[in-house]
Amino acid sequence: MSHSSSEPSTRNEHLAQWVKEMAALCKPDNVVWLDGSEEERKRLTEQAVAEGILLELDQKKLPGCYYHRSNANDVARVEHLTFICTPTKDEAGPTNNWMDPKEAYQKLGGMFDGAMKGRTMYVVPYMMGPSGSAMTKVGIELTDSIYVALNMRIMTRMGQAALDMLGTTNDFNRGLHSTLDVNPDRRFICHFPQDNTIWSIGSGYGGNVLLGKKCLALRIGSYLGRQEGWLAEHMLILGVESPEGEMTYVAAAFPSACGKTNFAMMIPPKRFAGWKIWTVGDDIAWMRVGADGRLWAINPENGYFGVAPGTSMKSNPNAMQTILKDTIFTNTALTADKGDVWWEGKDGPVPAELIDWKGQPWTSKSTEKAAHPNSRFTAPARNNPALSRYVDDPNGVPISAIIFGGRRATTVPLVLQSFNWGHGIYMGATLGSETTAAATGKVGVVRRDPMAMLPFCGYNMGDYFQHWLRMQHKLELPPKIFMVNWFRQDEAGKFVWPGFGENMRVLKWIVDRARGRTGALESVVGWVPRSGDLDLSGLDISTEQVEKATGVDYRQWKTELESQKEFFAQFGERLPKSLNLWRELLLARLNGLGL
Ligand code: TSX
Ligand code: MN
Repeated sequence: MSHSSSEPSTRNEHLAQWVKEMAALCKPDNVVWLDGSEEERKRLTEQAVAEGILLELDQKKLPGCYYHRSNANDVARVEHLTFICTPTKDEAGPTNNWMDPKEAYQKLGGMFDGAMKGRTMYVVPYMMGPSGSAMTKVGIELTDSIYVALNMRIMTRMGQAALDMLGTTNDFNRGLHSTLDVNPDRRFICHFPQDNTIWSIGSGYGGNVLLGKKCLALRIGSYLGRQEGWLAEHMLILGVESPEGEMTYVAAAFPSACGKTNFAMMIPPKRFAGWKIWTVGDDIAWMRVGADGRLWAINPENGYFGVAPGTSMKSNPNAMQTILKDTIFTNTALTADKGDVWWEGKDGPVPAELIDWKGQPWTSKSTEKAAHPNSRFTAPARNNPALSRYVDDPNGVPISAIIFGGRRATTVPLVLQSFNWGHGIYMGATLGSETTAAATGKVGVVRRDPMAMLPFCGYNMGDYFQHWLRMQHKLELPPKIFMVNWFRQDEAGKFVWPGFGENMRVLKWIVDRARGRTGALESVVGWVPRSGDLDLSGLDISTEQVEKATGVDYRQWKTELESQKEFFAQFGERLPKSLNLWRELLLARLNGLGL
């Protein structure tokens, strides 16, 4: 094995030994340790461009921006090929795929054997979390993909600083990734929570291969969080600043296609002049109980891996600003001059001619989409004009409210506050989105996605609910818990709430409730704003429409509560009893109304 640019830049024997073993297995032509320097970024980028992995975009218009196309069979996370490899199937639970760890190591080990022949193995040291934070975890990803190395550089705090933080300890996540031949039949994403290890093979795409994100920060993180008494959650974190300078932090979980990144970067409407939303994170929150008895959150990431289609000056001006430099675009469309990118829902007229995400010529008459619906931007957090000044604070930010949001055409009102912590956990556990026709052909079927963690919980979800419930006893000042729904529709299928920046009106009520200074009405299923509690001034919306957005329809809720039973049943004895008792209590209260 020849070493090219660098010998192990570590005196950590655990790390040196593991890299040696993995290199002996994968047999790369050389092993390159990355330090995270600017010189290194230039060198890797030039090499990626020379090899056709990246295409340089117009550097005057989009400095530091590049374009990448993944294999057409490799454009999204693969849940059916994602496994939790715990000693017993019961530990993984009914909502995860499980593989015996021994079998998984053997099966994937066979595929990794010689997988990097003729290739380079990059050693990518990274931190999830700010340097020097007690919450931060160190990971090392070994990968044969230069695209992965460059994306990890944006998404995490990568390089020498991570090795410095690791020191000589053995406390690091061991991530191994090979693109292999991008064959879906030889594609597996395996997590070994007990070994703090992730093996990913056969994919070159996003969530499957940027191992710090979904694999470490959520699946392994949730497992460690339960062991160590903290929470790893699929949540954005934002700060709401009032004109008086009062700052309130909120964490929010939404299933996919609810506009989580848009909410994390929201700009308040004119009526809220002087109010400001600061982004701490757009996807993941790690939360622990502070010495003051409050819940404190950090964003373990350092960038945004956002869905491009639908991102525009209307839906997210801060994101549009963020992706103007030092950004990698994956599977969007390319303009005809190959200097810029395009996607469905971008501002301005649809270009007459483009090159689509597969590299084929596209015209505005084409029936196919130009950008893949799951096409992405990878952009540094530092580009965000609304970036919170506390993103690098080792203590994180104190959370006053937790929001669970779904995409529901009916039933769930614009906003609902839980009666207490346990009821809030029940709200999170029953979170769901209604399927759209495009996804399944069936409209109006609720797909449950508890805490938006269904694909990301690294252990039995029954135990996960229990862990959430237990957190209450460590929290002297627990955040208040809310449910929101921006997506309610009228009989004609029209959205009744304007959403986007106008969600500030809901957020203000949430902040005031969390601080105990505004009123609410007790409905059977939770606290709701009284008419007049939501500040709707300057909003062109009829009283009738507001009622449609905020109303609680008890008949719909009866159906809802009955439908939750089946979902809960799959967890058997592992489901905390109190969750099903909440369901029964609310149903009994509804039945008591004599409807
Ligand atoms: O992101 C969204 N948010 C949150 C923003 C902070 N979206 C986009 C979701 C797809 C990822 C929304 N879409 C939101 C929303 O609050 N609401 C809606 C539904 C909606 C769409 C269009 C209009 C109103 C509501 N009206 C007009 O376009 C005129
Ligand atoms: Mn996510």
